[in-house]
Amino acid sequence: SNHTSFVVWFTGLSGSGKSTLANMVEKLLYEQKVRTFVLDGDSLRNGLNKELDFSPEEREENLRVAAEVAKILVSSGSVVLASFISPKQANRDLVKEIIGEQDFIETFVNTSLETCEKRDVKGLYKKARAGEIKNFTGIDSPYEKPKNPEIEINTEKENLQEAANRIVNLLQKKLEL
Ligand code: GGZ
Repeated sequence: SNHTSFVVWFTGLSGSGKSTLANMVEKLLYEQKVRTFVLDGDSLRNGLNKELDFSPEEREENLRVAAEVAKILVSSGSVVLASFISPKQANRDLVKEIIGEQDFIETFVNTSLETCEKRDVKGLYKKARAGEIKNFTGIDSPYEKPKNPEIEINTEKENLQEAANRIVNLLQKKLEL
C-alpha cells in the first residue's frame, strides 16, 4: 500500500467529546512519531471561516473549506484529526468527496443529546434552550446520525482512552506501521 496519511473525521454533537478524542489520538500518534494535524470548528471559525454562521448553508461552506484544508494537509503527509459537528449526511458526503474516499475515515462520536446537555461544558445548551443562541445543533437544528460510520465511539459505554487506542490500532493497520 502507498497510504501514508488519512483524515480521521470526527462527527457528533457539541460536547460529544470529538475534540477530546482527537487530542488523545494525536498524543498516541505523536509517541509513534506519526505527523498529525488537529483541525476543529472552534479554530477554523475563529480564523479562516470567521464570517460564517450556523445556518445550513454556511455550515456547508464551513465544512467545504475544512475539507479542502484537510486535503492539503493530507497531501503533505499529515494524519489529520478533524472535529466538526458536520450534522447532515449531505455534509459528510461532500467532505468525503473533497478529501477522497480512500483518505477519509468517518468516525461517529455517539453521545446522546441528553448526556451532552447534562455535561454542558460551555453552557451553550442552556443558552440555546433559553433562545439566546439560534440554530443550535440538537435543539433547533438537526443532527442526522451517520448510518455506516467506519468507526463508532459510544462515549457513554466506552472509556475514552480505550476508544482512542481503538482508533490508533485501526490507523496502524491502514498505515502499515
Ligand atoms: C452548534 C455551535 C453553535 C450552534 C456555536 N450550533 O462545543 P463547541 O461549541 O466548542 O463546538 C461547537 C462549534 C461547532 O462548530 P462546527 O464548525 O463543528 O459546526 S458545523 O460542522 O455544523 O459547521 C459549539 C459552537 O461551535 N457553536 N454556535 N448554533 N454549535
